[in-house]
Amino acid sequence: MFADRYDPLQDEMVSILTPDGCCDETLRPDLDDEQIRTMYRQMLTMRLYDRKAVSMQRQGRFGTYAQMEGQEACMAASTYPLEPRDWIVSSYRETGAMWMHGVPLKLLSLYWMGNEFGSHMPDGVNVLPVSIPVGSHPLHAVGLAYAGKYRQDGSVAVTYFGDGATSEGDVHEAMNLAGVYEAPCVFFCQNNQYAISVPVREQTASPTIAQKALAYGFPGVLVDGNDIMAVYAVMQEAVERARRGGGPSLIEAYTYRLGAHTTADDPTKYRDDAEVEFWRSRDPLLRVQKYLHARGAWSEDWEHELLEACTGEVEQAMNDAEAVPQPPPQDMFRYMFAEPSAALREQEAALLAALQVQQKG
Ligand SMILES: Cc1ncc(C[n+]2csc(CCOP(=O)(O)OP(=O)(O)O)c2C)c(N)n1
Repeated sequence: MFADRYDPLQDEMVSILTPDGCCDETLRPDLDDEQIRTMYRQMLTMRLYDRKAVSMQRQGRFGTYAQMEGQEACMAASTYPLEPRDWIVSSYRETGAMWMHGVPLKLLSLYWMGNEFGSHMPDGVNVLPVSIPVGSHPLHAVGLAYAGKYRQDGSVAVTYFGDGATSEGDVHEAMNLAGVYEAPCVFFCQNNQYAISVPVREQTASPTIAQKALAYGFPGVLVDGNDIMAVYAVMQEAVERARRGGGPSLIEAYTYRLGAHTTADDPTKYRDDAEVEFWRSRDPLLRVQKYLHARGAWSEDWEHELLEACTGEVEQAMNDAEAVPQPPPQDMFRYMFAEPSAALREQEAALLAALQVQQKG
């Protein structure tokens, strides 16, 4: 329905829940108030986790962290229609999506603390480790999707990447391959309008990213990424299509990163306060709050209860992660090759020597 009715070449964007919380009843997906309240709680947990993560990094308890504030609707609503057998293959900004698909917050925190075991997914959780190289991982998603099709297990692979990643050849090879093999893969591009400091208009000459799908022979849909109902609706359609053998889709979720690129970035160098303020008024959480409030399904008491419960959950996860003994520094050489290369052995020896000097000093 959305893929047929909204033309990405005409810049048409699917939008159901307006910034003031009004819902277009003609497009409303099958989500009741309890489900929306659940998603609100999930988004709030992501928001609280994100803010606490930045504070942890400032205290030296987390490594460099990639913030997701402002993009919570993309992650909550795009994972909501998934089943456990489906796969998630994401970049560094999808902590919320990974959590939604079953990765415990404790494990995600271990990862951000620099512990390799944070990437060791529990059995049955179909999530690949975070991919730091920009745009390389959609290829892995197509592999997983094709494997699912070959085995006829009905699984769908969803891959997340940013607008900047669409300048990488791998993303296009992945989409091309998925189109040719009709792989059950959903390409979910979070267009948060910047690749660190590079604005999306310098990334592509196409009016939309969604329209790139047309060249690969599958649908592309542009959606308001701060609108949980619209993201859920287009995602549900794309996942169902893939599951019943209809092939891949590209979803471009138009959103905004309210925080810095990572804790190592200063966004005031490349965007002004007015722009950030404009997008703050389009905060995806606020929108859902207004919607629920108008329906008598939100109250200040409930919000306080949620804040307390979700803060507790986040803090518990981080404390549990901190209680895990840190692996020795030379552990970093263990996971690249079964047999470490001569260069890695040399670096390890240099590190051990430096640590010995430090201990003696
Ligand atoms: C192949 C590669 N090139 C460059 C980098 C450095 N880098 C890290 S994040 C980033 C920007 C990516 O922007 P985008 O794809 O829009 O995703 P976002 O960070 O906005 O979520 C760059 C260039 C990298 N990690 N990998």
